[in-house]
Amino acid sequence: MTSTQMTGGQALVAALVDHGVDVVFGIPGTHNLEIYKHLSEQGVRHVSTRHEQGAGYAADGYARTTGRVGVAVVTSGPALLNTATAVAQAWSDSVPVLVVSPGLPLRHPASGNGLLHETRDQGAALRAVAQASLRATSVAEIPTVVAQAFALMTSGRPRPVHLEVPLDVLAETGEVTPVAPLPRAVALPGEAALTSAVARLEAARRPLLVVGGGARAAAAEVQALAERLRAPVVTTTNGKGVLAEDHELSLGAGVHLPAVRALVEESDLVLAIGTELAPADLWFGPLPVDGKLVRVDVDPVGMVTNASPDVALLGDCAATLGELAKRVGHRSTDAVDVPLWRDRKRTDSRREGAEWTTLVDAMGRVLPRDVVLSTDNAMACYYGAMANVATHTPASFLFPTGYGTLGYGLPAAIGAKVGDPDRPVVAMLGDGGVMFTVQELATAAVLALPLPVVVVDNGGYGEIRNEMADRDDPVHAVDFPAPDFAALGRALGCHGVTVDDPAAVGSALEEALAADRPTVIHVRMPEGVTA
Ligand SMILES: Cc1ncc(C[n+]2csc(CCOP(=O)(O)OP(=O)(O)O)c2C)c(N)n1
Repeated sequence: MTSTQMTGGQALVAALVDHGVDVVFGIPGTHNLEIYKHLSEQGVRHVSTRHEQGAGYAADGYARTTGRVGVAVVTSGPALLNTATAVAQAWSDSVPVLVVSPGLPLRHPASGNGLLHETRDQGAALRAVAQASLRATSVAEIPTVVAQAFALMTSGRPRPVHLEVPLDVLAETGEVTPVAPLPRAVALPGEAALTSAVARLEAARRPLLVVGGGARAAAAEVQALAERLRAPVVTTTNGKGVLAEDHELSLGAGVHLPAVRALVEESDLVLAIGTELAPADLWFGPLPVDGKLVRVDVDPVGMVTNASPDVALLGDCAATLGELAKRVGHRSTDAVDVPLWRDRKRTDSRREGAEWTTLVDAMGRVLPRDVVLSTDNAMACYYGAMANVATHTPASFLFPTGYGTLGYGLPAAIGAKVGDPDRPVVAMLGDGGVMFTVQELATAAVLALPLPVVVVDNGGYGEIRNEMADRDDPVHAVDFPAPDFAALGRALGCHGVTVDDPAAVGSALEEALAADRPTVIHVRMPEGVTA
């Protein structure tokens, strides 16, 4: 490859472009101007968010739905630390997010000198929440470090990475030789493990597939294997939609529900694919998988987390399932009575979501089949929508599963919509959670995204209110009079409507999906408003 004289900022942007980056989310500042200059010059689209945490979540929503790396460009110190929660969220849900920032100059005094945005060790702060924090120490090194960052994010288990370039290196000029993106390594399990798994799958009379977010890129293979085995498929929250939820073998999402536990007990083999079997999904304790667990995972560490497999298929989910589907014979009849278990699970999920079923049923009736529902850590989302609204494609239900951070849903929806403007995207948040990133309504308005933002108002922090009451604690710090969310939306450039009957949300949603800009749909829950 030929080398060229470039500034650090120019080299950084050129290396991102070489890795297929054509859009970034972020906020400019004094220290990252040398990056910004070259974004526009090199044709990279920049989406301005109103807070760096929003940029991180948007990059996450973009990455989950497109399957590409989501990139946030921020400035140093406070701006970078503002992304830290989003980076931790991406880490816990295995999402490839790259956060790029300036760093302190190479010869910055060890004890500090009061430089603007000076942070004692911002790399260490990000290292605590990301897979890695990389630092380029010369202009010439930049293409290599970018290639390494992408390799870390895209081979094996996807996870977020921070990359910093010192302020002086951004401005310096040096000789730069491009580094081509590394080929993605596709790991396959060894022959012995595959043979042993095939023998078990063929011998099983009642196999069950439990599918997680790690199988997002393995939808066709999950379906092919389930159909060969005639086995039911249940998913975690992040796996929701990997098998279309109207497929005859789908039981939908919600591994914590009692019916799923009962089915696992009755199954003689559980094939867990790309899932941590994590407490954040299982809620009421581990699944009873002892003695019958075959696990497919690309991460050797994750392979033994929460449950030890009887057969460990260490490899890429799609490639490994492809191998299994090739080798196992066809079963002619269903191994398990799927409609019966679907009914049992539905009874559970409707009981659990009873307070929200009117609302989520009304939503479910009008949501397009290929919708992305981007949600938040609110009861209407995890008790209501997760197991009671069907979605049919991988990464069609965005939820801050592992880290449970409030404020995720709105900016993640923006990222998903930027990633695929033709795809219908709906954001859904609680009245508490939406206030954590509410300023991103302005971002969506500037972009004129036809994005419905459903705000479910139960007068404050409902879940926490319930927990305090359950513990017989004094109930305080949880009840808030909601702002007029429709007016707030209008003030920030959106449409805004108020819905007092949750059953009436459908027509508001249909109108919002066809609108010329975002619409805040403020749903005032009849029972929940206490202040
Ligand atoms: C960033 C962050 N801060 C605090 C919490 C703790 N927390 C969990 S649920 C919740 C209340 C959320 O209220 P709302 O979004 O209105 O949903 P609801 O519980 O009413 O359904 C809080 C404060 C959290 N999950 N994330």
